[in-house]
Amino acid sequence: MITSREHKKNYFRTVMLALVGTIWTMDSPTVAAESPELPTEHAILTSAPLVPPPITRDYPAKVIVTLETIEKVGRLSDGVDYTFWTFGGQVPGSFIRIREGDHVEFNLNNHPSSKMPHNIDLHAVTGPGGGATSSFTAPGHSSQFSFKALNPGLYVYHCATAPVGMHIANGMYGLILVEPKEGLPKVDKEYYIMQSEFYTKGNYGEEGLQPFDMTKALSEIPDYVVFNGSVGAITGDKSMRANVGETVRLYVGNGGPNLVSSFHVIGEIFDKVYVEGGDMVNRHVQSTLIPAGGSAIVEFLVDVPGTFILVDHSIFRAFNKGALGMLKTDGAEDLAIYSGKQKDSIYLPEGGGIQSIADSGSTMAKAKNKEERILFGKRTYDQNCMACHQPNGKGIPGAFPPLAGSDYLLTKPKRSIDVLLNGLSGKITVSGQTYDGVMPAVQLSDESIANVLTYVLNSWGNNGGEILPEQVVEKRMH
Ligand code: HEC
Ligand SMILES: [Cu+2]
Repeated sequence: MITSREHKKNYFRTVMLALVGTIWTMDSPTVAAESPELPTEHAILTSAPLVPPPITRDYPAKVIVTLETIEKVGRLSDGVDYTFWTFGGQVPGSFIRIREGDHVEFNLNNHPSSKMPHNIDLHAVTGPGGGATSSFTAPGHSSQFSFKALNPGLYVYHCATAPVGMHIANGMYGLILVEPKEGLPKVDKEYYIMQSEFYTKGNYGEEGLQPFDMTKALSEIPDYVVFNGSVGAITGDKSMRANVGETVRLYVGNGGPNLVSSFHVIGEIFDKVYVEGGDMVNRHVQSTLIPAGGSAIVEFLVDVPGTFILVDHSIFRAFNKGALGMLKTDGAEDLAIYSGKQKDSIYLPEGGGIQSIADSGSTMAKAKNKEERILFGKRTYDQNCMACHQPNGKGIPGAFPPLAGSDYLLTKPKRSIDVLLNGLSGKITVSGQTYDGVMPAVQLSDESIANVLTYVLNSWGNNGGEILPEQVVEKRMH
């Protein structure tokens, strides 16, 4: 607890520091006079997942960056709010794009409503604290400092005001790209993604305004691991988009505060990775490590249409803590690159006891009646659905919706055929609870889909019914 006297002393020190900062700037006109001939421009700042346009000039400029720190309540997940401390009003902070050799005049404004002083340490700065000491700013104040961008690369910036871990844990980080003098190769789409963790008093999904939990932060066990500041920030309607034939470049940062990301895009191979955001390029990479306070630039050509899922491949973080994003691609199928499911037949190992009773055809056994359909359906369920929806069909609160007593399922049983054929993502309400997860499309035959859904409709007290393979075929045709 801070006593009111200590509080006053702290505040006095803060004000003094700010004043000293102001006087120092006034007394030091040399700082501003260092780049008198450079043309001046104002940096374009963007919110994730957007990136400012590439720099087209081939000469250095004086670039003025103005960033505001503001503390505000926002959505961390459905029904879960958090008091974020931000650069520019959102998490991650605004994307800054400059050119190697530019002279940057940095203005940090701390909103009068802030409760805390803030500053900024840009990893792109060569100088003590990366700008932190020169940018320490009390609520309702503004600081200025300048730096020359000596090294090209993709750099993290973050608040470095004590307690540093807490300022970062509350959302104070972003990316600054210093383009090399010769520019970056042209691509069709560029996006900004930043991973980070949140440590809350309540566990994952517990509703309400959740305060920061220092004990969890110290033991490095986050409740949330997310891309772009909240669960589902880049899924469903907010997915990133690209077309077949286009090249995509992702600027990926990791704000931490603690975890290292094993960044992966399901179903894509990175043609190029600018390792750690520098200029060393690795090719044909499946997953790239991004340290806390580090970055990577990844590039790939979109070859086929579909939904590509971005994850931290430390996979419980993706499916249970929120580290999941989507890139949706449109265009023509290329069956030579990816065929989709071509065949589903019975596999009988050599010498197996059941071999003698198998029928000679390679098609799977067809259920002769509803009883058999339910029996076969249970096997399909155990192998394909149980892991998420649970043996008792009750799902897992906040992650996987129930199939037992699900109004979503039972009011329109045929809709679930689409769910299995195409997968499902985005917000849905099942028996009064909201879910915003990803159900992947299952690769099952028409027969198996009919069986498993019939099993589900006739289990755990559900009210019965039957789905026929013909109905699946009909849906598949659409
Ligand atoms: C990887 C985990 C996972 C697997 C495996 C999975 N599901 Fe799902 N399923 C989900 C998630 C997550 C949702 C909710 C999607 C959303 O919120 O957009 C869902 C939604 C559903 C829904 C609609 C919502 C409801 O509760 O009625 C049905 C029906 C369903 N799944 C059936 C199945 C069946 C049948 C299988 C097996 C063939 C299966 N799922 C396999 C994760 C999974
Ligand atoms: Cu701060």
